[in-house]
Amino acid sequence: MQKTLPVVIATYSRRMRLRLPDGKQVIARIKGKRIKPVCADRVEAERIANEKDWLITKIDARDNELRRPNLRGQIEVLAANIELLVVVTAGSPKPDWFITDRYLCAAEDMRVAAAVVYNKTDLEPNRTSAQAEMAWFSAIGYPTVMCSAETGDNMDELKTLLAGRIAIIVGQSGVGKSSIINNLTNSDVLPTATISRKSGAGRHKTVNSVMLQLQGGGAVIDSPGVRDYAPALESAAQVRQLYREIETAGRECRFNNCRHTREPGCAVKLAVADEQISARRYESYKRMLILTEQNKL
Ligand SMILES: Nc1nc2c(ncn2[C@@H]2O[C@H](COP(=O)(O)OP(=O)(O)OP(=O)(O)O)[C@@H](O)[C@H]2O)c(=O)[nH]1
Ligand SMILES: [Mg+2]
Ligand SMILES: [Zn+2]
Repeated sequence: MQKTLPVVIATYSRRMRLRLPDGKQVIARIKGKRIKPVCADRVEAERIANEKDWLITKIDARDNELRRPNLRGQIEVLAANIELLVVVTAGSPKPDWFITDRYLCAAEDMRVAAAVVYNKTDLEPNRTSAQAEMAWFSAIGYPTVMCSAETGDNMDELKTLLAGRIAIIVGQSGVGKSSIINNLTNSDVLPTATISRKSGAGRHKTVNSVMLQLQGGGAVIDSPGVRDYAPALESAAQVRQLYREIETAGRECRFNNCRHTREPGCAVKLAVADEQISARRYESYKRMLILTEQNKL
């Protein structure tokens, strides 16, 4: 049996908060510059003699990593050992469904389950366009929840979805990720932001990743919001696999290396024309294809 190790539950640059196997929380420093623990990492740690702080000496093997480029464009690991990736959108700031798609690609790439949440339903009695987008995600097998962290509407549904798993909440800045977690944990431990009136964009309230335990099992990681997101992919072939409905339909294409753009006998283009595949998701696929090919030039 695997022995229980301390788990990283918050990261502040070179200091971490750890949850020890007995449930106690301690602050830990890191031994050396080479190890970079992230939220949900299982680590080996020891108490520093004559001090309150602990020292992380080793990171246990990771099940997976969620990577993303930081503000300087370097790829960094945001969290590890994730069991569910929850992409949050909302009516405000204006939804960017392409960001949602790209996070779903990241989840596919990590072979981790993913779900899509549309928050702030209280702001829009009439939200047919969001409903239509959510229906497409649901049709291709991603669980979806439309909720309001403010009024609590449908938050039980989200709770059920998260139960018993380690989930990370991602999405644009200001969509309400921290508010959702505060609601789920019945607390206001996470700071939340007001949306800047000028740009309509969030102000990047959350700067550290923090993991909170859920009542009845499971944990949820809050992450800093993004203005944009794209997973670093290797090849066009990989992009084809990460849009799951395109991957499935693509098995019927005439050429098995079909890129689904201009090739004859393309089952994907046919499915888009038949409205079996979302035209918006197909557009998103093509953008991701171009992005990946440009990065490889
Ligand atoms: N009306 C309404 N406002 C909400 C809801 N959820 C969050 N908000 C508001 O939206 C703003 C941003 O919420 P946050 O929880 O800070 O958003 P975030 O996604 O964590 O933002 P970052 O940490 O910057 O990534 C705050 O003013 C919240 O009060 C909701 O369901 N309805
Ligand atoms: Mg936040
Ligand atoms: Zn094709």
